[in-house]
Amino acid sequence: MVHRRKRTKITSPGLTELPHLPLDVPGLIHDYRHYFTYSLGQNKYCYSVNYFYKALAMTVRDRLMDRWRRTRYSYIESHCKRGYYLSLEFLMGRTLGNAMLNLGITDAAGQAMQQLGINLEELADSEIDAGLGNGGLGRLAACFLDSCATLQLPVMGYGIRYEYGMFRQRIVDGHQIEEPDHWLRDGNPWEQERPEFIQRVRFGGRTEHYRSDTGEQRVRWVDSRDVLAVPYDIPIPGYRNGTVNTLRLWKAAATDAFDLGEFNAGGYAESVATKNEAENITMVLYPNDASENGKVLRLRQQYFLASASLQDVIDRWVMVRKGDFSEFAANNCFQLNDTHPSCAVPELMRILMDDQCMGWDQAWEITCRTMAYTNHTLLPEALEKWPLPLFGQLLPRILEIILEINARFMSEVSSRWPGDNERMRRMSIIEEGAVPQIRMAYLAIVGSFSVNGVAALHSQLLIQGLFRDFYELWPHKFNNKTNGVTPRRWIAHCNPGLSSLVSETIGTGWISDLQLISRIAGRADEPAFRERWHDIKQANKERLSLLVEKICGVTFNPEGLFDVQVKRIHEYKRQLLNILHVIHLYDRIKRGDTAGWTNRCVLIGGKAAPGYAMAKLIIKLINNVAAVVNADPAVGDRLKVAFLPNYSVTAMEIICPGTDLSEQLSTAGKEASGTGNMKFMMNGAITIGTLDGANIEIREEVGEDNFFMFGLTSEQVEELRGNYDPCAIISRDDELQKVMSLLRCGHFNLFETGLFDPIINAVCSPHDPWMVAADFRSFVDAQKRVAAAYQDREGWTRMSILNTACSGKFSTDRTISDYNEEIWHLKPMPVEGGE
Ligand code: 26Q
Repeated sequence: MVHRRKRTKITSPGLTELPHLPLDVPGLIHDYRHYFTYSLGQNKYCYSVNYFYKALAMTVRDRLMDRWRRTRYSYIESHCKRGYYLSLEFLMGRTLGNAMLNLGITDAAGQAMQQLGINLEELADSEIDAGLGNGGLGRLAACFLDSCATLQLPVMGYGIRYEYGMFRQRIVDGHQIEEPDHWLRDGNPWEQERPEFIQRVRFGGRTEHYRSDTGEQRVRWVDSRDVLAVPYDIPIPGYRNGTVNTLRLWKAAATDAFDLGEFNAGGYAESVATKNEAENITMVLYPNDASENGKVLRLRQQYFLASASLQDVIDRWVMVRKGDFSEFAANNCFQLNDTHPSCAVPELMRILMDDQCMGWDQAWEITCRTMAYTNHTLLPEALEKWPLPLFGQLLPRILEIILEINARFMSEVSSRWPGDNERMRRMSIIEEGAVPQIRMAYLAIVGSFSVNGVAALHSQLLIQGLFRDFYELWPHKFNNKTNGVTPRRWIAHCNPGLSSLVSETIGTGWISDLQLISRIAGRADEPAFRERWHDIKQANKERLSLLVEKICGVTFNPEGLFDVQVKRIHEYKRQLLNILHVIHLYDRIKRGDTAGWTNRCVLIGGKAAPGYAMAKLIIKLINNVAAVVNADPAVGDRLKVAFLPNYSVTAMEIICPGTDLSEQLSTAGKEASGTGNMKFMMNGAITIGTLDGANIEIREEVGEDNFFMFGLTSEQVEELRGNYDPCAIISRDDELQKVMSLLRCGHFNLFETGLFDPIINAVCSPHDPWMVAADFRSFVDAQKRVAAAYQDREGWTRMSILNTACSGKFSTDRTISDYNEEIWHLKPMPVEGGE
């Protein structure tokens, strides 16, 4: 049973004002022994690596704790403006290695473990990923937190503490099998429960309109079934700067009242079932990376996050400023990670009006001045919508507020464009139809002062397409914030070899100011430097090939070109185009067309949403093609293909440093940004890609000679729609014809007749939205240029160096600085005690 703890203020400095703990080897050894022996009760017969991990985690955590406390003081005592990143997903991956890096104790911890006879690597390897996200959007949130802390910005993350994160993927007979990810099984040393900040979230019930004592019209939400939100705080250390920010994750728990009432009425089983209903809310992450519409549990999750987080912020405000909200908007900013937390807009209205007794106009002014919305998709089918009746049943008060927001918004539209009913219909937050739907993106736009896309092209396409009407009304709201990734995890942590070389060459400043990494560009023409660069890449390729061998049983010879595509499996990302190219290479080998051949190791990895049949079939095809190719003695080292199961943050930490060629094949105009593309670039892979998302900006930065571009532009794609004729394309292209013939004749599904027909039909359909056949020729030609370029080792290494050297723009430090300068306007807060 959960109780909200009574809060007591402690004033004794003797209790709280401790000095920093030592970061040196003896200090670490001392604490490690203490935790191992006393807290964990272990001894010389300990055989579980988990205890060795936990003792180090606790030792490191202590060193975060005092920095965390000082950071809190600095924020509280300065009354500074705060930012909040609201996200249904935070794909954090492992914590230990990153915490040690950011504290600057990686080497000391390594020595300490060595002196104790413990293998640090094995120990760190036993940590389970915090997989509380699907892919790009969730990992972006995690990189953002790292950069906010590194820039010393007072930003807090708010999310959900899912009991089960992203499913674990196994491949059985070439098929994806999903298994639950019980990541909290062995406990989580990085979280701290904070029962003193429990919130109560309402569901169901009805609203009552009444007149207050002072005669004002008020609303209360009654007969609701309430759920408690219990916060768990996770420390987010900045890079060697003394700042430790907070990620607050909410867990759902049943209220006491529920249980008591039903227990006494004798409904024991019913009461336990009710408890389950409450706790179900945070049980599992939805494993779709495009919206799955209409699942009421998902809506419960979304409102649960928005409500608990906003109440938490308001409680803190009221504690200090009482009922004075005149400065609230100037001191708080909420960034909505896609529409998933967009209930925050009506929820803030509810809190201000119903709980804080504010009138509509003042509440609306505050809401619109504090909310900012980031869009992550261009696919119209992925825009979130909720059936209005379902919404009203679950959140009656919130629906009322949304309808009022819409009514006022519609009158604004009609005074701007009198009589334009068609436009009103288009722009309404409520989509009319047999079952009216709430358009969450429109709600987010109407309730925000800023709306941004995540790459230049994406932001451009948003205002020309999906959000055109809104852009005409409010051009000042729309802006671009090109994504990034954190160079701490994605270079310094995952590629120690490259990091040492770079630091030795230009110093260590690049880790917190990635633009400085351009200083290695001058070394690209220096043979000795190239030699070292090449050796590091080779070592990383060996590390990757060990993983592939162990997990897939496929032998990758590190002399070959490592050609990698890892990301969620989606038709628009065109893993299919990749595999068609693989089939083409196989066909060439079989025909003996191998003059001047470049050996290739093709690695593909990614999860398919469990309900996405076509994506799962693509996985099966990749596995079947791999089986045929790898088993053919005529192929040998010329071509190897592997599907790596259970792609994850931790897998990417091994994959991107060992990659030569980064595959970014989305149909132009469909990938909002991409972020894997940036991780590869930073680690010296060359991109083969379409002019889509951030690929365009990557190419701009590195120069067209150091990027393999192919395919239609987004304009050409749209132009072609309507008279797209894949059959004609196939019949005109000999090599594509051969590939299709191999597929059709069942060469990759000998005992599974017709298995891949849906794929063949999709490629041949004039309605194929992803236009796979249209880009085949251009892709194959670009791959030929890649193969030729790889034969020139010096030239390739030069390109590799330049890719890393030109990756400065893609640090989330730059992205977050842009958010801060143009949207949040927060002041960096130095923390007393430094480092
Ligand atoms: C929504 C409603 C119900 C269930 C699931 C969802 C849902 C969950 C996750 C919808 C979308 C997502 C994730 C989207 C995503 O990851 N988008 C990617 O975001 C990256 C960061 O901006 C971009 O780089 C990618 O281009 C974009 O595809």
